[in-house]
Amino acid sequence: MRLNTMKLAILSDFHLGYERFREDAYIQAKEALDAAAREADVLVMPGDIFDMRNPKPEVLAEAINIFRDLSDRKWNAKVTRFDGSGKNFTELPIIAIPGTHERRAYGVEDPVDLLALAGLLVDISDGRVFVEKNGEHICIFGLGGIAEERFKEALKNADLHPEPGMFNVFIFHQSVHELLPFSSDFITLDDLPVGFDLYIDGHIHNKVEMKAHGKPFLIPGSTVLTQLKEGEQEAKGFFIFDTATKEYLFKEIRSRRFKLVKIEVDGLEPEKIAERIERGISSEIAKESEDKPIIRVELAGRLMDGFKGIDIDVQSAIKEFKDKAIIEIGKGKVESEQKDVDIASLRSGTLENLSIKDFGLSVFVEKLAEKKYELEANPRELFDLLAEESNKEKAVKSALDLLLYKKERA
Ligand SMILES: [Mn+2]
Repeated sequence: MRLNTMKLAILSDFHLGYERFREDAYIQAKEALDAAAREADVLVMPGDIFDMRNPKPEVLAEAINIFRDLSDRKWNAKVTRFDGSGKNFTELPIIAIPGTHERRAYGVEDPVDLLALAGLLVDISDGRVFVEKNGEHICIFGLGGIAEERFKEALKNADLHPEPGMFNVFIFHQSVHELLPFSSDFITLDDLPVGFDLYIDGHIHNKVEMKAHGKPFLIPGSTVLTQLKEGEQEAKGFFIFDTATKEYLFKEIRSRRFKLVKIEVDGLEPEKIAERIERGISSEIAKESEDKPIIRVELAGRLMDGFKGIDIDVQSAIKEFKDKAIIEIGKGKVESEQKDVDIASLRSGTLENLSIKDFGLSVFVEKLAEKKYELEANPRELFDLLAEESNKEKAVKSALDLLLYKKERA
């Protein structure tokens, strides 16, 4: 058997249309894809090209612009065969699956399907594709992102077997228990189908290099900052994998700098905390950055007695530095004596001028804000829905409708 000589670029989670850093998402996706196209024979994208299942026309236009430029290039490899549930309209070696952000009901077109229908890429969700270059073939199998609890069954149903005599790749878009040990729904690397030469996952937004069944298991991470978590401080980029040598390297792209600044607030009064916030941000801003950096300040600890999280002034710092950095300040890990008192008085029924329902709503909204959880739906509408419907099943169904299908209804 002759050796394969194909170079795969592995890029993921562009999140085009991501509201918060819309321009970054576009610029960084384009830079990564252009650089990848210059170096690789095949582009492989394991999901979340878009940030949403129903992108606006202007977001679709961004994607079409990027992929149309790629389709104008001269490619040395081409698709020779496609087996899948949808249709394929191109020989371009540009291969993708939808991620969890794009997934819609079975049989309903998602935005990745639209790019495939336009002949700009090959969507191999629940399918596979053969790619050929100079007489060498590889086979890439794909399973699009789905709800975690359904993935093990989907794997079982797909019953994937590598194609003999060639290099085989499996791409998917799910959580993996070894990386996120929170739920028994998540697959372990041992659950992956055996016999493949390369396993590629999306979904997780930082770079991961591990092994599955003795072969490389790679996650390139997102090309744009989204979660502002510790792991996202490293450089963004993509992998180039050489099927002849089985070696790979990570290519960095220019991306906005992100720094997480942790501040202890144990026993401190709000004024002192404000000073520390300012000092922490100042020292980060002093460092060299091409663009405005993103700085997330995370406060943690138990406040001086008599104060609550709300007493900490975060707006002044955000305003003061707004021309030099994009700042976010999280109070989710701040504890205070005050809140315990509120709950105690609620229990004893002495909380005045506040109905239990209003108190519940304020806690609900506060918790959402602390967790940086942004709802499409109005939190009050959601809370009312959950609180007022006495039929549990109906309440959950209506809430999910509100959360997931808000856009379609609007
Ligand atoms: Mn993602």
